[in-house]
Amino acid sequence: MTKRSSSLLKPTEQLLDKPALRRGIANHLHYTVGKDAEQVTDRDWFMALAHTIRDRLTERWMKTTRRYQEKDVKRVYYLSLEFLIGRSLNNSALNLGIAENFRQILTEFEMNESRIADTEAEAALGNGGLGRLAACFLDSLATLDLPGEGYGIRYEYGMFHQHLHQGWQREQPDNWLRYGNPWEFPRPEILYPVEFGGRVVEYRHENGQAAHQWTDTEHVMAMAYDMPIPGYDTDTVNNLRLWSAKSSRDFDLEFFNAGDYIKAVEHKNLSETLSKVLYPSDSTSLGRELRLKQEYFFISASLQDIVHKHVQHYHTIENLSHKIAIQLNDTHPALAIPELMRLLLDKFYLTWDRAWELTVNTFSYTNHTLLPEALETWPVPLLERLLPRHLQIIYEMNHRFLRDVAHRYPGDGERLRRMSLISEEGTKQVRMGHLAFVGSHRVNGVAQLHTQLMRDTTFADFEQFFPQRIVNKTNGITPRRWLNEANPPLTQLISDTLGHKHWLKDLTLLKQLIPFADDAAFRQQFRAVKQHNKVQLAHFVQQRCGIILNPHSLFDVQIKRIHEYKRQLLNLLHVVTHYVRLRDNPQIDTVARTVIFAGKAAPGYAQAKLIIKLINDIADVVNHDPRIGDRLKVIFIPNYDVSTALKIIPAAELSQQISTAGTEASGTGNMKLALNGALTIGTLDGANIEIREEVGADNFFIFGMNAEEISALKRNAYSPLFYYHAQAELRMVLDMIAGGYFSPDAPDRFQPLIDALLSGGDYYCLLADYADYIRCQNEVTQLYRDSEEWTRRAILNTANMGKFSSDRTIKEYAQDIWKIGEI
Ligand code: 26V
Repeated sequence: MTKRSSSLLKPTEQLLDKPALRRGIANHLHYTVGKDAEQVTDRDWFMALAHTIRDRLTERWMKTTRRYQEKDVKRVYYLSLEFLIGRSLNNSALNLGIAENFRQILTEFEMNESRIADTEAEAALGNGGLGRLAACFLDSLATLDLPGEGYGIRYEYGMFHQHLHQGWQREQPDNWLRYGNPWEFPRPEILYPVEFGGRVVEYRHENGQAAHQWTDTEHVMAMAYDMPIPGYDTDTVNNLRLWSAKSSRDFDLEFFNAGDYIKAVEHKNLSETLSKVLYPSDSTSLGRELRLKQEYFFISASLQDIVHKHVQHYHTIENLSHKIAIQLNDTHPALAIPELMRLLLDKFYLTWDRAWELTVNTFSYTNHTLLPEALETWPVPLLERLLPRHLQIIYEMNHRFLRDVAHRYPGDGERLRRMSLISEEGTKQVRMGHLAFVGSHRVNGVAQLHTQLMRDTTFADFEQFFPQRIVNKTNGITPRRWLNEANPPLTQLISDTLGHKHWLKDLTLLKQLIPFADDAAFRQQFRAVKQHNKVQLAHFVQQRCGIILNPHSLFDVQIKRIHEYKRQLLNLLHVVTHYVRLRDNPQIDTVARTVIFAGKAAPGYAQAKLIIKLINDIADVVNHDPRIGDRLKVIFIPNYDVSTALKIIPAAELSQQISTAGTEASGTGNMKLALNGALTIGTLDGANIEIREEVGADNFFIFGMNAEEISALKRNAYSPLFYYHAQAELRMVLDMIAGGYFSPDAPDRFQPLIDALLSGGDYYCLLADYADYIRCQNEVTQLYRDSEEWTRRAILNTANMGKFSSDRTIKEYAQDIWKIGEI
């Protein structure tokens, strides 16, 4: 395009004042939605608002891209199979600073803001903590003006919707794109072929070296969709690029030429299944072919895009690791390591040593769990069939790696077996954690304890062989989503009290609130905010569940995926204990409690689904027992997602973080709740330890065994039956559940849960921690009576949570691992 014609194409500047926004909304209702003012629905309004925001983001986004190009900055690419973004309308309006203008405009038109916001479908492209962390990181990268881009999959169906049917979980597909996604830009021209299958041919390259060609493959096309990611109070807008699978035209042609039109279209469907659905399990690696294909599809497209952009700009691959860093979010994208090797060897004809140097210097890997069943492995025969060239490269990596290990530890065959990238027990499997470790220059855990456990247990041999490679990066959360958006009244109170809003960009400034913990008037205001939020939550629960909550009771919450290691069942053991005490002592002087649960179970995880049913069966009995009244209520809020979290968290007073010590890598819900002024009852696990350190031991309810005690207990033949026989109350509670007290229609229903505890070894040590948990819960009850002291401690929680901003986490990654800087 000539200079003259491109200046003719200059768009109108998209301003943030009210008249400009009003005009934008009117135009979009008219020209984008295509409706007359009389016919517009709440969803039409949402679309118009979203497009009005998007216009403003687009301008800043292009400027950001240009700025990065001109300054020739080093960039980071965050590769993740999951981005649990949630809704974008409110968050973008707040980050752009136009939320108040929007509110006023909607009032002018007598529109209901929250009803409009509720028509937005969540981008639920993640399971839980790992996916939400990726979303918080994107917010922090943009807010810190750092050149970081996300790469992921544009799943057609995100995390399933959870319904309750007679207390059981039922899954429904999440058709989130049904009404269109106003935030995305389809890029039909950004299209890469992804190959599968075929065979490898060895030949001699003109440079004289042996070379490899992967041939006779099948293709699926990856098409890009871009989503702008705005920072808070900055003009920086970064990009999230999501891939969608499209059938390859070449591939179809075979069948078209053979005259089989229907077959051709069938095949089209088949290849497009690759980005159809998010795998809804985060606990067990199933080794499913479709999942492996998703992983490779995703990393192949991303690497082609990254390498293409790099070479187009620099005309060389030699400076790759100086100009880009790639972060692997768990092992799910770890095939990127052999894939980059393949590109460097087979397309750029680098030597193995040079290719390896560039690869290791480019990649780093974050581990998010040590639970053995969640560590990914892929059967060698499957890789051989789908990705034969990658398998060759993995074998070569392993050969060279084990040669180095053998050199350092001569004669230590056992060590070689332990460290190999290939496990040889039964069907050979590639160990993705080992692969990711060996191919990265930094490997990190997500909280201090977790990182130490990586060094001491799962990766102990690797720590010895590559000292310094394992580093810690304690997780964080974005205060823009989890305070500014979640809790407007608390945000207002803090800003009014401190006289500024800088704390939203530097969360350590919350420490300025510390003196106000001793100010009775401030405590009163802080309490009023919490009370307001509790009433709001009670309204929501009444609407969604038809249950009336007592907003003067203690709101006690455990909200997270349902997992045995997270011990929702231990929470229930306390609920039943408390229930029986109330039932049998009507005069007992106690405080009213509402125990709130929310969370999804993986569809194939039978024990987790049974725990949901038990919560609901217990709720049925407790909530309808006239002897209890409203002194105790139990409630399961269905379909826990980002939007529901935004409603529950600001209303919570007690945050349950009760995993068996050593099992929860970090937790991030613990941070969201404490930031919003909930007190934690927790074990010394994951980031709880660091939260307690920050907020002060006096302001944290701690119980249970620590990680070392748990591991000693297990070493010394832990006997849950010993605890069962020694504690009458515990025995009674377990006998009630086992005997059908809560399930008279099916007395044996919960036997599998009881068996796991009494005859299955109680892997997560619920019985060992029960007594101390009950003791600690009694302490909670005692303190809640003293509402001034409770509030004082709650304020000190909020005031001391600054460390857990994801801004701090991202700055550490940027400095220590990615070596990227602010521009
Ligand atoms: C594993 C698998 C196995 C195959 C099927 C799909 C799938 C998806 C995810 C996972 C790994 C989940 C690991 C995870 O979510 N870890 C959580 O990461 C959080 C962020 O670091 C952390 O706060 C939680 O403690 C940790 O459980």
